[in-house]
Amino acid sequence: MLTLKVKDMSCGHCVATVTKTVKGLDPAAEVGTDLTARTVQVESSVDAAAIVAALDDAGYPSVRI
Ligand SMILES: [Cu+2]
Repeated sequence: MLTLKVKDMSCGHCVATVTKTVKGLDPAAEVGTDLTARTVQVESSVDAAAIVAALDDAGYPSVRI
């Protein structure tokens, strides 16, 4: 389980974009988001660094927590 803090995830649209970005890398990924805490939990076989890089490209820099 990968947990990321995504500080710019501020509304439902952001949640949708972040979820879509992760699922674009791995359609089988399980993505859980907490908008209040601005965290994203990802269960995926894809490398964490690739997920972080894809979120960067989508405009949502993140850090592992
Ligand atoms: Cu937003």
